[in-house]
Amino acid sequence: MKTIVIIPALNEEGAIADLVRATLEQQVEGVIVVDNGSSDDTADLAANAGALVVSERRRGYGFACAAGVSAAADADILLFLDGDYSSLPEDIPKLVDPIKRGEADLVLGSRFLGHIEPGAMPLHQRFGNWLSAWLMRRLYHMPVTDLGPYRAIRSDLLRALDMQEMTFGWPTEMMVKAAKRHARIVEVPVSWRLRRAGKSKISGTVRGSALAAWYILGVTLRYAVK
Ligand SMILES: Nc1nc2c(ncn2[C@@H]2O[C@H](COP(=O)(O)OP(=O)(O)OP(=O)(O)O)[C@@H](O)[C@H]2O)c(=O)[nH]1
Ligand SMILES: [Mg+2]
Repeated sequence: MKTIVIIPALNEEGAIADLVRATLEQQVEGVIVVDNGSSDDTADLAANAGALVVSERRRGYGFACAAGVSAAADADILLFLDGDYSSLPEDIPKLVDPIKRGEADLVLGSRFLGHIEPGAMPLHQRFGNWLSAWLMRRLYHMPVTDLGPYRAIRSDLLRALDMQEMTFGWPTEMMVKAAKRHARIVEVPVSWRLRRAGKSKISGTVRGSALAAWYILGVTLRYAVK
């Protein structure tokens, strides 16, 4: 099965080249970096490191992920990875193997089941992730402990989900819609560490954290009653 890695990136010039190179050392057929209007050298550094660079000017994590999905038309498995090198490409086999073995349709990396570098997940983010995962277990009977960005999904499933959330709600929408379709969802332990360089846009900022919480909880509750 053909695996394509999609990396949404906004001003990640300090980490992106090493991340792309390390990702290409894994058993993947390609790496797409979606440059979401960076004002730094993210795009050039990613291309020089061997990634296919796609540009998406509409700001938003979901817009960037969706642009990557469109560019990966012939993939069987789509794997999402943050551009700041917080997740380790060495964990890729754990995420894709259950799909390759035909045992899962969506594989979620859980940082709580794996290893979190000291200081890499602030307390409010720990609580938010715990609460969201609890809600997902209660409302969707989904076996999850975390809402991390590191995940792999069968591309035919993702394309069938008709994704609408184009900002912070994208990862949550993927999970709840997959659950409603009775997709096979599996969690595997992954490592999580501090971003290697650059600035936080989400959990390290008040605005980003508030927006992420609003969208995650909103999408979780909305699809539960739909
Ligand atoms: N495309 C796109 N990507 C974004 C946007 N905001 C953040 N990102 C990327 O999404 C990923 C997650 O953002 P981060 O800023 O690392 O958020 P975080 O992991 O909660 O915060 P840190 O703990 O500081 O790393 C990174 O790869 C960012 O470059 C955005 O508006 N558009
Ligand atoms: Mg990060």
